[in-house]
Amino acid sequence: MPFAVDALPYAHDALNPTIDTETMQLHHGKHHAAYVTNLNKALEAYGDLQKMSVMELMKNLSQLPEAVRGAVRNNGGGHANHSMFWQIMGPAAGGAPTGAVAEAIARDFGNVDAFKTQFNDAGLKQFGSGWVFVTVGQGGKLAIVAKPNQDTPLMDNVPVLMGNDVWEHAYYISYRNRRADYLAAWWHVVNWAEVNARYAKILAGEAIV
Ligand code: MN3
Repeated sequence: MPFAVDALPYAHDALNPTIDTETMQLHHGKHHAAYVTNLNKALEAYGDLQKMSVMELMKNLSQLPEAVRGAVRNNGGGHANHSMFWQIMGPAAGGAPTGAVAEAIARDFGNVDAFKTQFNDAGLKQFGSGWVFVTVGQGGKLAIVAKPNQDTPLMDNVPVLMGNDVWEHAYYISYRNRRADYLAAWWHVVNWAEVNARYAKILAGEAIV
């Protein structure tokens, strides 16, 4: 089994009340785990692909055998997206962005409110299941992009700084159908220190999911 779900970097109840304990248990322990199980299953007969990182798999999707391409897109994407998601959240987090990320937000969006509004709008308008991401382009320029299902900017070889999951499984227990309320509240658990650490790695050319 080449791929595995990393342990959460905090307790399942650490993001209360923004994200409730049951949602975290199901989301990390069942949904993310299922993507990893299905990715491993899809690659069972492909020893060479098992040696690749999930990052390399997503970047090279179009080169993969057609028989596994769809399964890797869905489940490799699910693994990459959720691995990023758990890392960029945390307890005692939220507040205003800090460091180089705060400066980049001011430069590329004008101010934090405009950035959050654009991000939340993109997440709200994503029809059905998907994600809203902040990507890093040339010169460290930040951009907001929404993707359906478990698609990721990594498929286009574009680094992901951060992102929010807008599948119903991410919010339905606490927020029911109110995706906008979830998107607005989610900023309370964003770990800006970790987002800054990711930004530094991306600017240094390091490959991260
Ligand atoms: Mn999810």
